[in-house]
Amino acid sequence: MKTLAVVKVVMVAAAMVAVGDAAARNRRQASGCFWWAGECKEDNKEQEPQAQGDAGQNATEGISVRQHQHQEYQEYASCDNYRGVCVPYYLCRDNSIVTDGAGIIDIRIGGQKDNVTRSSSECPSYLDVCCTSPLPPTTTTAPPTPYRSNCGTRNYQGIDVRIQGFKDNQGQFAEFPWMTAILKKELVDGTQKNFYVCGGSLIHPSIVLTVAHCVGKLGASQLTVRLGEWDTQRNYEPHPYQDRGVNAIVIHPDYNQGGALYNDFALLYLDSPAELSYHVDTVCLGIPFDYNHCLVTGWGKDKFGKEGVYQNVLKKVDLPLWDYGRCQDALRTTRLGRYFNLHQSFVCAGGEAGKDSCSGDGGSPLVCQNLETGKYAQAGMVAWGIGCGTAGVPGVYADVPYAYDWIVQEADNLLRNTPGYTRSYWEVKH
Ligand code: 4AZ
Repeated sequence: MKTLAVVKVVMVAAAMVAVGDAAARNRRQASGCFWWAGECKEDNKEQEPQAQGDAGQNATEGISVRQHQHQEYQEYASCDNYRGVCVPYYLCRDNSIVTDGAGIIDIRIGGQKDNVTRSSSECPSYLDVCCTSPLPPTTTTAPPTPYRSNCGTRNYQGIDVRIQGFKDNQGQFAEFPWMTAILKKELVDGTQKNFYVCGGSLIHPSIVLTVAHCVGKLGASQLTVRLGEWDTQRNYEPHPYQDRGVNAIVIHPDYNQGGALYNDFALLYLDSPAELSYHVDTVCLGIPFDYNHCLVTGWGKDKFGKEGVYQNVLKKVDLPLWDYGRCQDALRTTRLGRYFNLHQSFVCAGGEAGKDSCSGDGGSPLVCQNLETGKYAQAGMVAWGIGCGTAGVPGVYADVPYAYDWIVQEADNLLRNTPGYTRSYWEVKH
């Protein structure tokens, strides 16, 4: 992609993006999908009642015991790297298991047992030997293990499918499991449709982080949060997305609605927790990260303005973080003018020609890697910019570490009555 775009459009930058553009997007979204493994010797012979002890005196139990009397065949341990099995020494002749019973009676009565090596075998019983199995080698199949959440885990190769021939920085399916689409429900000709409004990130199974400018004027009941989404226009993904309603929107108390967008932070409390899986999981918060290993993901426009088009497949752009002073200086060279003061709640990233977020990417996560663990932590959220993809002009992001204490405090308030939840969820650097 040349650029990623940002959707702050809907709320804030309405002036920057023509209304017709938004209407065209709505028409496009409305007309389409929305965007987006022996034998069991059953011995049915009746046993003598005396042989059954007490069971024989109890009619009901007796019947039960008799009917289920059978011998299980013996399980043999595997050995020689699954090529052999541990069998009683008399069952192994010339390193092959005796399968036709020949000679076994003789051996039992003290016959030949000479060509059997009862060596210090790797078998659990000293009476057993490792013998080549008559069956093809097998390995034990481990039972499927339940998914364990692991924040900030990027699936570089995607999961279950790898789409080849992608251009323009398209991400693989499930590459960024925390990436969330925030949708607004609207009635179109009597039918409810979902319209994309912003990006977001899953920070807890029940909480999505996004920008206030995107959801500040909407009611919780108007929103749908879509997790595990990838190609917004088609449904061929190997694992389905998960839609959730929103029970509460929490906006940062110092959010500046006046246009400057300070403290552009909002939390969405989901009506039921996400089912965590390889394609739906959280991003890490509160861990250190490297300023030169960052990327932003989103479904926003590829160019600023009317010619720009929204993306079907989630895109990714790698970009560096800028330090505060250098960013303010760069922004002062733009139409913002020489007296522009960059608020401390922002962080800048990008500034390389053609590599940027853009309209439609609002709220989308800027993440940076912890080089020791490889995990990704959230560094920012797409907030605003002066155009898109201009060399020397970075994009401006809501600074997530800046708001960490507020995020944890509010998330804790929302989750307080959740069974199994403790505040240590946020303290543990998981
Ligand atoms: C926007 O209009 C927007 N290049 C978002 C980010 C950037 C520019 C514009 C950064 O929502």
